[in-house]
Parts: sequence; C-alpha cells; structure tokens
Amino acid sequence: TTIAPGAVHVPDWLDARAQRELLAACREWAVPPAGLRTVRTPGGGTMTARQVCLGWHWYPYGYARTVVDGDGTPVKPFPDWLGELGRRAVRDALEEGAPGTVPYDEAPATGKPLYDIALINFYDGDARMGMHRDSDEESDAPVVSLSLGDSCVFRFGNTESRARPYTDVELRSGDLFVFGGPSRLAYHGVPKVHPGTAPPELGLAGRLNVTLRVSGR
Ligand code: MD5
Ligand code: FE
Repeated sequence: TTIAPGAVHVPDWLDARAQRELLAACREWAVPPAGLRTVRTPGGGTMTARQVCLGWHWYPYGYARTVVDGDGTPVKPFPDWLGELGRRAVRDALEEGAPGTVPYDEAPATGKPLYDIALINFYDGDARMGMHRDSDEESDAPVVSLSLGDSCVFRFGNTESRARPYTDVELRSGDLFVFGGPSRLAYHGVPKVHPGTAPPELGLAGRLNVTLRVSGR
C-alpha cells in the first residue's frame, strides 16, 4: 500500500519464523558493551524508546563509530545478512508500491555495501517517539523499517512541519515500511503503542522497530 509518494507499507512482510529470528538477533545486540541505551537529547530530556545501533552509532544529531554518549565502546558490526534483508525489502516495496516511488534500489558504483546502519528502537510501557525528520544520513537511499511485537500508531507527516496534515497508520508485528524518494525527509513519529497486542508466540512484551539506513560515508 502506497501511503504517499515513496512511502510504501507492506503488512505481514516477515513471517512468524523470520520475526522470531530477527527478535533473537535484537536480544543479542541489546547486551553490553555497546548495548541498549537511553538516549539523552541536547535539551536535557531523554527519549522514552531505548536504542541500540549497528554499523554506525547514532547520537543527537550525528553518527560516530563508538558509543560517544554511552559506554564509549565501538559500535557493533552491521551484519551482511541484514544488508541483504534491506535490499530485498526495497525490491519488494518497489513492486508493491506505485512504480518509481522508491527510486533507489542498487548499490552505487562505489562497490560499498548499500545498507550499513541499523537503529533498533525498543518501546515498552508508555514509550513514544515525537515527530521528527531523519536527516543525519548523507544519503537519499530509502529507510527500511521493520516492526516486531506490539502494534502501534505510526504518524506519517509532511516535509514542511510537525503539524498536520499527517496520516496515521497501524503498524503490526512483521510489517515492512519503506520511506524513499519524496517521503525520505517527511516528519514522522510514534504517538501510541498498544500494549499486549504482540503475537503471543513471539514472546515480546513491547515493540521493537529495526530501521536500516545508508550512511553515505
Ligand atoms: C519507529 N523509527 O517506529 C520509527 C520507524 C527512528 C524512527 O523514526 O528515527 O528511529 S522509522 C520511520 C521513518 C524513517 C525515515 C523516514 C520516515 C520514517 N519518513 O519519511 O516518514 O521506531
Ligand atoms: Fe525517524
């Protein structure tokens, strides 16, 4: 389903087995060193979703190779299989959405791997994410988003401001969302997670979101 030009939602993209495997990997990535951390914002606040990074470490508002705002250790490596998953996600989203809405499918001729960053956000309790844009990557390649566990309201906005107009989309465990082209720099957020809505057999209390990105570095 195309939500806006370049924004393609593919419900149920990961089957139950793939969800279990991705969750198991997330649990390993969450352990220290360079594990799950609470992100402090420059204004003195904290983000309610906790985060772990692979490949490059994101901090407000940049990327580093070490956990500069945490334990200072090197960021965990970005595994090849996750990059392959990202390429497959973009390819499937291209087929699913209007032709040309995600105009970036191939690795550039640099020979560099395409996806090289994963940001994993864990939402429990009353965690949310305010409206923001992802503009710290030096690449206009689409962002791939995979959801696990509890369902949520994902708010997809516009490129001008945090305010209306926006579209609220329900994201469930196993869903894929690809944000490319004109949607790459749209404001977006997660105003609500629905507790207790994860598939019972997954064994996850809360919501996990894995985003795959291209650093462009
Ligand atoms: C989440 N994560 O559900 C979301 C999914 C984040 C974040 O927002 O920054 O970690 S990724 C949503 C996204 C990424 C890039 C562009 C757009 C949405 N967009 O244009 O709407 O935890
Ligand atoms: Fe974001």
